[in-house]
Amino acid sequence: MGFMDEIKKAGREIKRACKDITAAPFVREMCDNCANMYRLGWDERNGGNISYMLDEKEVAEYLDLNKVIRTIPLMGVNAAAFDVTPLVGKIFIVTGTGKYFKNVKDDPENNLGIVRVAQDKKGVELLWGFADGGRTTSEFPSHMMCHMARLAQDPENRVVMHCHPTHTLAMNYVHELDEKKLTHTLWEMCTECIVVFPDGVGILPWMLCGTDEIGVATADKMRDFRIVVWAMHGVYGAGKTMDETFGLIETVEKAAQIYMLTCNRPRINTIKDEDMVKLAELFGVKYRKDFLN
Ligand code: 2HA
Ligand code: ZN
Repeated sequence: MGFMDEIKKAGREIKRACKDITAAPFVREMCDNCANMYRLGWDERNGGNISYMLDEKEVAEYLDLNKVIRTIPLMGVNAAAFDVTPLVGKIFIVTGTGKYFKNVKDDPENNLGIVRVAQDKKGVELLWGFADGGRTTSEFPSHMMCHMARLAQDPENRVVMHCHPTHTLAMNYVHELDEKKLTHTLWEMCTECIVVFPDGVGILPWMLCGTDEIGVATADKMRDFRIVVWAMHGVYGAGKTMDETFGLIETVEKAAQIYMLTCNRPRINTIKDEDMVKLAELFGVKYRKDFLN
């Protein structure tokens, strides 16, 4: 390396050292979202997990991308079940296994990690965080499969979010778990629903979480849906930004809340299918026509 290169490299390092990663917008977003989701009661104890694909250049403003703290194996992954090739070298900020959303905001360095998918595809390289020896969420394989499925549909997808929203979960026990019927009921509950999730809600039956099987099944649903219900467990949502993904889950949850508040009383009024068509047309969204009656 020439003298000028050395100087430039030292300059970059000094600049980086002056930047506090806990103040980085992507760390703040994770902290604020986890706090908000906890406050809403969607992430009790260690419930829920988020993964957010980051821009390498943006991360490089804060971290030396050549400094790998340690390598974390991908848990619960049967290599034959999925191929992470499209994600090799991609950097994610992700919640840790066993960590509580409640604690993320006050202690991001122990509860969050920034990881890069390793070239050998067997693990991830820790670039920051999980300071107490922690690891990525047990659902990270599911998240990676969902990222790949969503990226194939929308190259701008960045976020995958899992949580246990209360009313959506409650609804799982009293409403038929049929994609058309559940989506239709939710669309009827708030005027904006068909505009926010025109692709509807996908549903998986109760399955064991943290496994390849549920990851593969979720990713499979994510080809058609940005939100997937894990029956009697929670939801998986995906989107371009943290706000968009949160807003999607929030809207489904709001509709489920209205449903739970009204389902044991006679229904006198409703949003009609013809009204939903008007909404979808006004906002120019491509909706599941086969989900209307
Ligand atoms: O990470 O919510 O589904 C805790 C969970 C697992
Ligand atoms: Zn869960």
